[in-house]
This record gives sequence, C-alpha cells and structure tokens, in this order.
Amino acid sequence: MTTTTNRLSTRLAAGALVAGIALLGAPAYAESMSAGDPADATASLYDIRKVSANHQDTKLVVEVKVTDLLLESDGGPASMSLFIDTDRSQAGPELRLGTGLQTGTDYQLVRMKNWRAVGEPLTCGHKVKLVADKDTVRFRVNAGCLGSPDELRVGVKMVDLWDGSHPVRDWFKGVRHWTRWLDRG
Ligand SMILES: [Ca+2]
Ligand SMILES: [Ca+2]
Repeated sequence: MTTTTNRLSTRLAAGALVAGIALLGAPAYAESMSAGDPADATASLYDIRKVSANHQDTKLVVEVKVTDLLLESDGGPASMSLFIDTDRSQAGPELRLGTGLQTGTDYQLVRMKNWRAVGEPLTCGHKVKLVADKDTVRFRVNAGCLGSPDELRVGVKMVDLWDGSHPVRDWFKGVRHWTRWLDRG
C-alpha cells in the first residue's frame, strides 16, 4: 500500500514538474525594443540616451535613460513626454503621458488628435516613476487606457527650460520619430 502511494506521489510530482516546465516554456506575452540615442543634447542633463519599450498584454512599460536624472534643480523646469500611437489609420499619437523631471512634479495622461491634447486628463491606470539611481524615467500605461491595441509604437521628447531663454529639446532619434510597431504578443 505504501509502495502504491509512493508511486502515486512520484507520478503527481512528475506531472507537476511537467506542468511547471510547460508554463516556463510558454511564449512571453510581450514584444520589446531597446535602442540608444546619441549624446546630442549635452546642454541638458536630461539628454535622452536610451529608450526601452515593452508592450505586454496588460500594460505598456517604457523606460527612458538620460545622462543624469537630477531630481532637484535651481533652474527652470524640465519635462518629458511619451507619445503613444495605437491607431495606424489616425495620424499622430492617440495618447501622451507627460511628466515633470524634478521631485514633486506631476504627470498626466491625455488623449491626442493631430498632435494636440484633447479633453480632460484620463483617470485610467498609469504611472510615472523617476528612478534617480538609474537615471531612468519609467512610464507605465495599463491596457485599459490603451484600448488593448494589437500593436503600438512610441515616441519620446524631452524639453529642458533650465535656462528659459535657451530651451533644450531632445527627441528620441529625431523629431516625431517612432519606434517600430510592437505587437501585444
Ligand atoms: Ca539624446
Ligand atoms: Ca495614430
């Protein structure tokens, strides 16, 4: 009897192991990209150096690395905008998640049409986190805000008004440049 029980346990354990392996082997439900950007806005510490985007089933996560994410500034404000294109048939982005780059500044998700914000700020799930020790700005937008598109692409722009008379602008890879389309997976 003991032997049978043991065999059963062994078979159950083996079954669980196989199930675990199958789970690990499942395709990741996300498509990612990551690309560098030149040090072409050296007048600003917030010069965009790298953009990584991950389009998951439940959310979009974008990380933007800058030269030096200084959270305190004795000059004018700096800001960053993440543009999200979810619809090929409509020109320009459908959403913009904008944020200040200093501690205590706010962020806001708005709908866009023809590169202009329309309507009130959205209250669906989204977040911006300033990760100073990694010089990284982390954007998250939940699928509910995106409308669960099969594919999307993103663009990033930084504006630094430290010296108000000489604003510094840096677009990832160039003005209104987009990443490639990223499938939801
Ligand atoms: Ca740059
Ligand atoms: Ca569009």
